[in-house]
Amino acid sequence: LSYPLGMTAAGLRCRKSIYQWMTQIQKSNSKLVTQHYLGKTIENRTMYYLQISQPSDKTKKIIWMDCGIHAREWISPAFCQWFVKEILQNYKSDPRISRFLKNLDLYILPVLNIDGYIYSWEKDRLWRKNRSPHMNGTCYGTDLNRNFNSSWGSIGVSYNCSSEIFCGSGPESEPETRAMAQFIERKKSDILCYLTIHSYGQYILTPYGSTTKPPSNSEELVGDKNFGPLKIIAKGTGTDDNAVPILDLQMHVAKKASAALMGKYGTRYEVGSTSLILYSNSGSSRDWAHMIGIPFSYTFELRDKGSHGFVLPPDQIQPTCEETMLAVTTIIDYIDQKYF
Ligand code: PAY
Ligand code: ZN
Repeated sequence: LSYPLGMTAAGLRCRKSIYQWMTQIQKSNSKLVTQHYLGKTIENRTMYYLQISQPSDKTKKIIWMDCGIHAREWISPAFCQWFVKEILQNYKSDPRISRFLKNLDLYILPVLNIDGYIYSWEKDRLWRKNRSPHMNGTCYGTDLNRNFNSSWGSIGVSYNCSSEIFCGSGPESEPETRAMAQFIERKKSDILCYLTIHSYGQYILTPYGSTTKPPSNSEELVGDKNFGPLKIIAKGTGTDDNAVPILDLQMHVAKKASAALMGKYGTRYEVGSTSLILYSNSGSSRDWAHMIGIPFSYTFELRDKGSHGFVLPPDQIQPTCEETMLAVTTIIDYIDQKYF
């Protein structure tokens, strides 16, 4: 087979397999897992999310996690699937998982940008955006992580539709963004944590990207005797000369998560707000989720640091998922202990 044909065959496999996996995982765990409609993509594909809920009379709170906002970040949908599998395999034997499932429901969206994801398998491995046509079909794609209604279009975006960071024609101009935002908006009073999985860079990013101002719950640790001030270190300094001392609960929890992650294979993650440790951006889903009142909101940038970048070798899929699992369950566990 020539290379393009090979890509198409792989594309066909991937197009079917995540849908099939969702149906199968739901069927074989029907007491715990349900599959729900979220909306349609620009090319009319159906987006589903999975809900993992232990039957109970209690009203429970929600942890939301989405993967595959960006097409080329293949390790991200892989992690969402790994996460679901691990929870289902271990919820009886792992006391942490059994504990948090008593109070929390997990909502997992394995791929938001389905059209872009398939395009990255079939046509262009490094495609990032969705596949919406612009300017009479002369250019394609909006960056879904610049399209949310959080300081939309203000910084770290482009208005040029051929750019990788084109923010769209307006906030939530894209059906994928709109479907997810409307759903989360409806549920927001019950959602305690928003997680969005990207690659690469090895970061756990906290709000905000659009401003260097601290997030809303940054004062909550004031007066906590067991906890000293955290420092956010300005990127690129290599020292903490420019550090801004700040008490930030989301940072505190992210640090615990990165320590748990490192415990597995020694992989180092940097923790901090996007604007301070990466770059400024606006319209990201993470900023938006926190702005509408979700107390914990994080972007994960999974492996690696750039040697393979988006094309992470297959032998790193499992270790990446294993270590990320530890970080994510640390966050969920912290939230469970704090609220219940
Ligand atoms: O949520 O602020 C955020 C994360 C920022 C990401 C973004 O630009 O949307 C960072 C990039 C990403 O995962 O899309 C990083 C990768 C390596 C990229 O494409 O530059
Ligand atoms: Zn991304």
